[in-house]
Amino acid sequence: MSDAATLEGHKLLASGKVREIYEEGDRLLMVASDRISTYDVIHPTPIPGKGAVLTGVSVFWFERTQGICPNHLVSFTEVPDEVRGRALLVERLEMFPVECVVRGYITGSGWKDYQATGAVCGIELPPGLKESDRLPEPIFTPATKAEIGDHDENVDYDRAAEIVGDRALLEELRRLSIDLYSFAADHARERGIILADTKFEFGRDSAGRIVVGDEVLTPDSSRFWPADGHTPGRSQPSFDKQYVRDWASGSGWDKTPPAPALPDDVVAGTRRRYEEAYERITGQPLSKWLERAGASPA
Ligand code: Q0Q
Repeated sequence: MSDAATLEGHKLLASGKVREIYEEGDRLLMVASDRISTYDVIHPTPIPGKGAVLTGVSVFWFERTQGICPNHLVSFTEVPDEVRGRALLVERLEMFPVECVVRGYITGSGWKDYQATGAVCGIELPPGLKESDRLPEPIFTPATKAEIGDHDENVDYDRAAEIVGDRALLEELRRLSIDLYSFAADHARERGIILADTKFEFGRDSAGRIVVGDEVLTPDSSRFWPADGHTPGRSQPSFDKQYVRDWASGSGWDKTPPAPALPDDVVAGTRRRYEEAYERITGQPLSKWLERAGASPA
């Protein structure tokens, strides 16, 4: 099968920029493609192995955070051969309609909100912060789930409580999000990586438990920066996408659709960056993940 958003014999439930989710009996099959997007636009050229890196990173974190929060992972081997290594069989959850974002550093939309109001999602921050500064403590900054192609909208705590319909539930999502982020940020820091921020999605399983779903703590759902280059006062290079962003900026592309095809050397460099990201985060070569998943070596 090509990397198109169709999996023979499976009913598509939802399609994102770089992922698809299919019905699989009373479970779901979450498939990460090799597609890459920059500035929210998908390039026509895939990055071989990217889907496997993102899937392997999610499994790495799912396996180490069960004690903090149960997750929806059922299997990474009970998946069709053609997507092995980049597909997860997951429990079907009743997803909560809020993006649970945790920020340990001020950047992206948080930086924009801080510049405009001195706060992010209604959380007042100290004056005088520079872009990419570490925050005094991680903050929970919920957002609405945007339609495909739109940006999530940051909302304050009261609005998020209204959206999920239960303040005590939101408090539990906040606690779980910050505990998951803090665990991962500590692990990353020991490996010379800053986990600047990340986004979780939670739902309820058939037993009524709160379960973390979607992908977790991947380079697509988080900002990872090399710690040794951290320089507050400007945006930081993305661990995985900077190579493409730098080429795209130099190519004359105006960052609107359609995105340009990527030259072979940019594909090769980006593929290496994703493999490096996998190895820095997990401490294992990507080949170990592919072997575990029963996938053919990249
Ligand atoms: C579910 N999504 C996200 C998505 C497009 C992922 C539905 N365990 C679950 C999950 C998960 N994960 C979902 N629904 C019920 N149970 C997650 C937004 C969208 C591609 C991949 N959509």
